[in-house]
Amino acid sequence: MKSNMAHSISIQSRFRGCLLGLAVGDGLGGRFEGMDRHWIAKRYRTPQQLIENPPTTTLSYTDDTQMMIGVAEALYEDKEIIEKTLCQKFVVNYVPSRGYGRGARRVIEAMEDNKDYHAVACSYFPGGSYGNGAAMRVAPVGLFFLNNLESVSSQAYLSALPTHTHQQGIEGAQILAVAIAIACSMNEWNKSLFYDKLIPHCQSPEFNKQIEKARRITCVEDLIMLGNAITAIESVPTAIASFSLNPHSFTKAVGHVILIGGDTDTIAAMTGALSGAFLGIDAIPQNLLKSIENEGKGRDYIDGLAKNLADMYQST
Ligand code: RVK
Ligand code: MG
Ligand code: MG
Repeated sequence: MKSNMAHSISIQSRFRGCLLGLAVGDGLGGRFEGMDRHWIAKRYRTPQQLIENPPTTTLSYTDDTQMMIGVAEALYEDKEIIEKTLCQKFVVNYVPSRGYGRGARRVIEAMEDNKDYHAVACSYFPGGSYGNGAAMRVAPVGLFFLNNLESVSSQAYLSALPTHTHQQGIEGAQILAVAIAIACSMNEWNKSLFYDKLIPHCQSPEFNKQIEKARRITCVEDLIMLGNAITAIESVPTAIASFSLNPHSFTKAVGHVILIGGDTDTIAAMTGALSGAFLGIDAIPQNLLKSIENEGKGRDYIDGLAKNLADMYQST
């Protein structure tokens, strides 16, 4: 698709593209989690090489997709974020071997044991978690409330709170959800408009600075300057920047963030969600879509959730 070419992608295609794009990014990025970018670059010179020759035939997803499924299920049940439902979904879906953050594990296990999980969320890390776990799972909120960016932000806040009480952990989720809502509602790419709408939703000077930096980046070589870490502040702006540098290519947007190493599953999941929300399901390479694990709550289940959320969104 050429730059600025108008496109009319259905809401259903965008919702499916967003949630399955997240799963693809997570599954593919998960194979490189924690690796050094120089090591990855020796094996894959371009995003195309990586996407066309993934290192595995099945893309198994990690905690990112598993928790996103919980958010989508909770929204589908209540049409808004209700903490009790959300926590139930996190607990029912919880498989620790999917690679959860150590704070997140403690909090979910407290939920499971009917303990005071709020106390754990506030105290396991002093000041709460500033990890990217609330952002990695927030995509359904950005989709479902896309007509009202204030609601996106307030619902994203509620979706973060059970596990993330640090301002940056919460704000990362709010900014990513708003970015997804904007991407999902754009018919043609307009970088100025995207950032003009997004930046007012930054609350802290730290996030404001990083999102302004994301706006100014003009080449993929500079993505690493925004970070590739497990913290919200060093990952959410990177995903947004890669999407806005490569708005017309899922392969390039997602591939480039994997090539910079670090928290590859999560940064690729967030980028895949943004790219899928803008470009729709048909932009995701077929070989990757087909490779997503499909047992239980796998590809078809996620696709069904996306379709149900789209139907519910359109009927309300
Ligand atoms: C493993 C110090 C803090 C902190 C604070 C650091 C999965 C810790 C997913 C912690 C994502 C990590 C990621 C993650 C999502 C956070 N002081 N260090 N106040 N707050 N950290 O445990 O759901 O990969 O090193 O709350 O946000 O793929 O272990 O979990 O990459 O960030 O984990 O924070 O993690 P957690 P999360
Ligand atoms: Mg993960
Ligand atoms: Mg991760």
